[in-house]
Amino acid sequence: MNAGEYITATVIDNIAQVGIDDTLAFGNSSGFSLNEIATALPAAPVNTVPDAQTVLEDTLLSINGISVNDVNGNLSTVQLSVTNEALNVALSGSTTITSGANGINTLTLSGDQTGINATLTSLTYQGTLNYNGGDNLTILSTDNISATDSDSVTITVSALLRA
Ligand SMILES: [Ca+2]
Ligand SMILES: [Ca+2]
Repeated sequence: MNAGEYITATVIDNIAQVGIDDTLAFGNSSGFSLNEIATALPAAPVNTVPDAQTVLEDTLLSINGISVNDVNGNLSTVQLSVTNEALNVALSGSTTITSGANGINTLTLSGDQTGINATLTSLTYQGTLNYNGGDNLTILSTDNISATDSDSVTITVSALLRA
């Protein structure tokens, strides 16, 4: 840029609006780029979760309707947790489990939004053998600047009547 030229950057409704009189690049001396401004916007992920779930004791529950949207596309991880085991997912796309595991009460998915959402469609819950009562699924989504959204889904495990 030449002397006397300027750049202004403001954030309105989570959309970067850049006013500029020369070129879409900051001077090297400023040390940051428009892309870095866009990804630094405080736009947290937003979870969509289903209503409360009910399942019969010792029965597998498919949990449908969980997804995550991050308007600036930098979703990083989704942590799923319940009190009683067990959660299971089928990994999709580039998604991996980076903490916890299938078959226990918590797992953390890492990957891009498309892969994580595809993986979430496969989520199942199997309560501990002979357990009935309440449980709670928590969904904690985090993007790559640590903006988060946390939601929970109540799960009621109803008692199996035994002869
Ligand atoms: Ca974000
Ligand atoms: Ca939320």
